[in-house]
Amino acid sequence: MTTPISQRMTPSEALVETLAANGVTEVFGIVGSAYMDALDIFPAAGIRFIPVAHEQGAAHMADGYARASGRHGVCIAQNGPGITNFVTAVAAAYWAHSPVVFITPETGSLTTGLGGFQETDQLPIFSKITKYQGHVNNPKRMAEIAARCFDRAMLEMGPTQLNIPRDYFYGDIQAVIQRPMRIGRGAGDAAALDGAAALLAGASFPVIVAGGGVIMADGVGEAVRLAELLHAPVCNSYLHNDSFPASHPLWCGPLGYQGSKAAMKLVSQADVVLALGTRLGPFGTLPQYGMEYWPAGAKIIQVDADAKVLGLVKSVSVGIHGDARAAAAALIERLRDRPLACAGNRSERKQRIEAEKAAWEKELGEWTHERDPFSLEVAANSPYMHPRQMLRELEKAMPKGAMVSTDIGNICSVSNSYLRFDAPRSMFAAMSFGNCGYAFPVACGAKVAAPDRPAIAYVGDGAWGISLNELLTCAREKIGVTVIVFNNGQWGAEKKNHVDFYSRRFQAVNLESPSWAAVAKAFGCEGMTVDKLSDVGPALQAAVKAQADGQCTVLEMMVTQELGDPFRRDALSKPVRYLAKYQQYT
Ligand SMILES: Cc1ncc(C[n+]2csc(CCOP(=O)(O)OP(=O)(O)O)c2C)c(N)n1
Ligand SMILES: [Mg+2]
Repeated sequence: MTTPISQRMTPSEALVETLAANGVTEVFGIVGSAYMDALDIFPAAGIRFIPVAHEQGAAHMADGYARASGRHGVCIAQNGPGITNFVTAVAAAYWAHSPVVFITPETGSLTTGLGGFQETDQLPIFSKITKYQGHVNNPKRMAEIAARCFDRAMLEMGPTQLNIPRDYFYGDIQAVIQRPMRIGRGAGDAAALDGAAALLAGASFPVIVAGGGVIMADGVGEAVRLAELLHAPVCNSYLHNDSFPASHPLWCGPLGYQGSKAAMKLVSQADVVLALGTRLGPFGTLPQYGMEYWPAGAKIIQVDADAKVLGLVKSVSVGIHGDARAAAAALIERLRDRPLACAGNRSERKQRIEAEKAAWEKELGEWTHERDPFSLEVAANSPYMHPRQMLRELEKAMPKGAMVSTDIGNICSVSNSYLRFDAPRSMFAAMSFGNCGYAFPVACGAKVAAPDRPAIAYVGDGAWGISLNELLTCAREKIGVTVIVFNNGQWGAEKKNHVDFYSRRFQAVNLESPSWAAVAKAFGCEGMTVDKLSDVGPALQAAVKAQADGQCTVLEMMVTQELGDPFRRDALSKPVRYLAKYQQYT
């Protein structure tokens, strides 16, 4: 390899050359004078600038792009308001462990602090939702600091900020364009791996929880081999349904909110749990379906690339700071020729796995609608589809290789039971940050990264209002995604709290919307209203087919107002009022 050489260039050239050196071919954003000097030469560097409708959309698209491709997602915007518009999406990318590099031109260095136009202090705003903040404090350092942002985003798997005073794009500098630095993580400490292998060898009912780290490490193959060696059931961690192939006999489905009862019942029997590439987030192991399933007495082995999450939420017997793929391979190596306690009861465990999976499949098949009094009431005279039946139809019609992003809402949450994937990098849920408005722009970014795969966004009608402006982007840029809008005429997930805790004092939860199919057409996209179960599958298939022509389609699913189990029963309590004027509000 040749040593990079120092060359005369402008800081704009140094920035754009650093993007190119990192393999960047797409950047999302809204045009702005602050970085126009760099934008001008994007085409010559082979970079497509994708103009969006709102900067939040740009950063979500960068997130979806990164999650689908495993490469950096990049976005840029105008200093001040363009940058503050990034905030929500950067926070979401932070909790999704997404290597987004967001470039934030800021007010010029010679006027900082004078309160001129579009000025705000752009580093503190992002200080808690970034893995690294690079500030170009001198134009001569543009290439160095830009390269560091790209390196750190991969090293720490999360968003990094490249902050550039807008006058620092100009100048005459000597710069070296660094080669990207990718640091391997390795399997982890040998003694910890020995300890983990000993625990697994002695386990009579080992269970694997496969998390997002398995996907990010490209370690699904190793996870499969390790599971097969132990004949251990594998649960997906919450909202990572693509961390283990659903067609595999050892797959049991997702743990957590609206997940798989089979997974929860099997993990509850574990004497040793191998948490592979998961931080065991607190929301992902809360009781579900009235079941406390987390095995309190089990020994936990946790593997994670971020040492700080080891033992953070659940105490662990062995913590391994390593790459999920490499650690799984190292465990296979240690266990391969060793007597395994679980070999003795293998056929009995096999039967248990099959029985739990069959029971859950049967229950899910018969769970055609919600059965609580509110749901029965609102669905009784409704001409519309039951959400669960509609979700089942979508599941049946789901094209091969599909990528599905899901939003935050009641129906999106219920969809968790019906989303099964055979390939990693297929499910992009609004993870722990939980912002409504996530799914659609993320699907757009994923589609740009993987144009040959079907991209489908699941969005509630409330969340749709937050994000639908990116239909403009899809129409202009020919981004062929399919949006499934669940039209139940309400902010359902929050309404569920009114039902359960606030004696049905509905406030600000009912929605009146125009026809979302007509709105889509007005934006230059395709739109269709679906109110019959038999139309769901064909409509999805036709919309996915049209993706090849860069056609974005909105399928508006007309569903009843019934509501599944709530998100946060754990975090709410019945209202208490002491003042006389509020007495009836209990
Ligand atoms: C940006 C943002 N605002 C508000 C919320 C609170 N919130 C959580 S779920 C929800 C309702 C979602 O309604 P909708 O998208 O229609 O889906 P549904 O629950 O009806 O299926 C709201 C408002 C949030 N999570 N994110
Ligand atoms: Mg809704």
